[in-house]
Amino acid sequence: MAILNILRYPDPRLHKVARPVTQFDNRLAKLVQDMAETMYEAPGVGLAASQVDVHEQLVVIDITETKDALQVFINPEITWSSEDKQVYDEGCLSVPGIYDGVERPSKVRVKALDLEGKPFELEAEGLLAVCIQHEMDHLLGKVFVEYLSPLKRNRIKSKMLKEKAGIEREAALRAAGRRY
Ligand code: GNR
Ligand code: NI
Repeated sequence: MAILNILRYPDPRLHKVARPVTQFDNRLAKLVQDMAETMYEAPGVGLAASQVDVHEQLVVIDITETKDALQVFINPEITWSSEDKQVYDEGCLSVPGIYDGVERPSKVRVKALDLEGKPFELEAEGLLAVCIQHEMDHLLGKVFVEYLSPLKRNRIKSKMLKEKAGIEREAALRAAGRRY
């Protein structure tokens, strides 16, 4: 088991389009384990492989408070979405500290494969519907801030870049400290 590094917006790698999974092997099982561990540790309710720099169509979700109901979606496809929409205050592990309203279909049907490569289909509403759509956007290289106004997005981008500079500065100071 391992905690994976989560890419932070505006990292260009977050905009790569994921390719379908074709091999249902031990490497895939291990990746799912590591993604689940990374999501729980963060903590978050979902994680797309794109966020850990693996550009394959793989998503893990657990929306329970008890964190004991992991859902794995491989090569997911939305087969139906409702006409009615809901606005949900979204956050993202790749954009820490930022929350804003995003409007999406309130219900979706999703078809996907499980870890064994077996197809399943389910209908989701509420937070699960939001999460599935948010994660599937990641697989297409899309981050939720792209639904916000250019003004808000640019403010978020600046804030993230400032934080990144701060993090890198602290890391450099820590490294220097170890040398003296
Ligand atoms: O942990 C997460 N919470 C969340 C809250 C509202 C809408 C979407 C999400 S997904 C997010 C984890 C994440 O970044 N997944 O890509
Ligand atoms: Ni996200």
